[in-house]
Amino acid sequence: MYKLLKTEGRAKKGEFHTPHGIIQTPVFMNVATVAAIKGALSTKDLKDVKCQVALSNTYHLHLRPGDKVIKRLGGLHKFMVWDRPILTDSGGFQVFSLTSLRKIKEEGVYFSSHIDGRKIFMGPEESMQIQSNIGSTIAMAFDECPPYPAERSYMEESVARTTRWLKRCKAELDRLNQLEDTVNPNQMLFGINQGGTYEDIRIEHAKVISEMDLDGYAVGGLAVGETHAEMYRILEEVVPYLPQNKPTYLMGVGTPENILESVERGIDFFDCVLPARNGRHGHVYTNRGKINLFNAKYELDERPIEEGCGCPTCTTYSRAYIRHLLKAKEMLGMRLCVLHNLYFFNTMMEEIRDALDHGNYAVYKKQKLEGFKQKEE
Ligand code: PRF
Ligand code: ZN
Repeated sequence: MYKLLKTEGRAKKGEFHTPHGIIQTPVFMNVATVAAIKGALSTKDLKDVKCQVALSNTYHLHLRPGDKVIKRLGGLHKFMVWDRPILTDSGGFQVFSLTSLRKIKEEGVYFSSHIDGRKIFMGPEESMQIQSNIGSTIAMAFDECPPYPAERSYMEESVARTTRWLKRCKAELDRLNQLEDTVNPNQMLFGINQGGTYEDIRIEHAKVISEMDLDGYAVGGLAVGETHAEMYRILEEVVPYLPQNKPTYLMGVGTPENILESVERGIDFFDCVLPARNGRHGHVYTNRGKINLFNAKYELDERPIEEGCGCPTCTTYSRAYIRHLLKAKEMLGMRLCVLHNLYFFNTMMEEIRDALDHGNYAVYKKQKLEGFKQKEE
């Protein structure tokens, strides 16, 4: 159940009630693809960096350790010891981005595993069965994320198939939720809008899926190579056709700038590997832009990554020390950077919600963006 608390233009502040607690939106989901945040973070760390929702992956967990193993161990929440919401991506996107020898058919996708080359089939029913075994809070529909650019004729066929797959996902999840031994009998389902950069295909698809009364709606197929301007244009065109009283999710996005722009266009949920990936490379976010801690100028810098940051890293260690750890290839270096970056993203979302609450999102966004451009020193 989504409660719309405040609006400013298209921007929404809301509360999403789930079987694993309330999610305050707009929210950034922290990526734990294989049920672990890369950079050696524990679920205790996740709480320390103010993470509300963890995001895991159907495809990866199906391959290893196997969704049946997770089910036997009581579901993913119990397995990874995380009692807050978990969203699982359906596997569709990963099948398209990671695997080779793919064949898309009406029934689903045939492909080879990126781990051992083993042949696998996944269709809407399989994806729902795996997500049901995992017992995530929110399951994503099994979709095709078409490549960019794609011919109009290909896009039409692909989106029509994604719609048929969505109907099968809903029917299958409804069935699974009623089984006696299901891990999470109240598992929720989000549909995914596709259509590339074709405005009319996107809008038509948004109208059709909006009528299916799902728990939430994602905009997929963006951030796949189109320009930021095109991505923002699509959001402006399509979000008005998605239910305002349901959460919206922009999949795989993005930078702090992308998030600020997309909130303005009506998005509630985000996820991105950037804060963890950049952190592992010593790239850390500050309100004056991103900095690279490998840079020689931080050798004797006794300041925290960001003055005033309340994260576990900044309240304890200096840039100089973290730089030393990174250069010595000590795992702690990566860990400290990832902790700071996730805290930075989650805190920005908190600021966004506060700004929306006080009706000054436009001002907040402008100031935040100006700060990012103002490099320090
Ligand atoms: N579909 C799914 N997962 C996704 C995407 C999509 O289109 C994207 C696109 N940015 C990221 N993750 N199922
Ligand atoms: Zn910090």
